[in-house]
Amino acid sequence: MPLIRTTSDIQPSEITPESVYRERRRFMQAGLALSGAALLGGMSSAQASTVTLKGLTRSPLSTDEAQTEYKDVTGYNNFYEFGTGKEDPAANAHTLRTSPWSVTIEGECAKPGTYTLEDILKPHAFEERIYRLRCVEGWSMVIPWIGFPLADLIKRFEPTGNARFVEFETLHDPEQMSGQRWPVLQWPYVEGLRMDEAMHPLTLMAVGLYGAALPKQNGAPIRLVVPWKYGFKSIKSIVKIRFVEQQPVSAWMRATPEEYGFYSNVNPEVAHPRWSQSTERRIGDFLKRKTLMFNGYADQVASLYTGMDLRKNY
Ligand SMILES: Nc1nc2c(c(=O)[nH]1)N[C@H]1C(S)=C(S)[C@@H](COP(=O)(O)O)O[C@H]1N2
Ligand SMILES: [Mo]
Repeated sequence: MPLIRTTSDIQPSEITPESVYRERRRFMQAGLALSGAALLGGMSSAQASTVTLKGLTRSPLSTDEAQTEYKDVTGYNNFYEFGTGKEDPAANAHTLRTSPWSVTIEGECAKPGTYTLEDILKPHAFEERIYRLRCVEGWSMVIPWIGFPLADLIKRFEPTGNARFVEFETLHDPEQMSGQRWPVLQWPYVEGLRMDEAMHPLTLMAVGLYGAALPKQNGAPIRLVVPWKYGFKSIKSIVKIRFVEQQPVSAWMRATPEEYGFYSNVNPEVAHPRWSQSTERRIGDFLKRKTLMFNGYADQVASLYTGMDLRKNY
């Protein structure tokens, strides 16, 4: 159990509209502050979690499976900007300056521009979403995210009819992101979604987890979470969102086109060229379990892909 209360610890009688509003404001203030100076200098992510999010609504889109332990969610990460080892991000991400932060909106939309993080977040109500995350490497976690639908953000910028895809970029600054001093990938990290995937109600912009602001190793201050796709689609520490007509080339497609396609939907029937994807190890479990089509979200998302050959469009 982490050092914070999650909504499951909270009695329904404690939840009132005022408390939801108050806690949301408190989270905004605390979250933005915590994602800045307070986390520099090695203050642990556990300390960042002392903000309680009393009254945060839990989305019905949440899984009720057991949540992965906080120490694993924040200590076993992939964030190559801070090194390729699983423990590197937690050790190295303290050098990321998450405040001030801004996000540039570009391309096929009526309202391009550079927006402060505060402007990006202001109109949105946060909720808790407990999602499975399946890494392409064969492990998985269950993570209680805090965020809001990407669709709600996209609508504000009024994409034009030419906007068929959305492209995302992570910060590129080797001074803050020590892993970018090596050409492990072509930086910055880039990901993309088809517009209907981006607008799907499951697609989340996450700003927190386990009741507190996102730890830096998990992609502070703002990241994507697309639960039916392999984890690498869920790009961290986003500074740019671009509406485009052509299918973007993601960092992984550019690095190893023979191994990674654009869609990257979790699919137990399509093996990675170097290993099977039919099973996975839930972090904390001993035995492996079967991987589910679309990571268990088939009822919600399979219709996005009707008529597509998922062996070709992997
Ligand atoms: N910018 C960036 N985003 C990234 C990655 C990365 O290396 N850089 N790794 C991805 C991979 S492979 C996974 S599995 C998830 C892991 O998210 P978590 O560490 O919060 O569990 O982040 C994804 N987002
Ligand atoms: Mo991953």
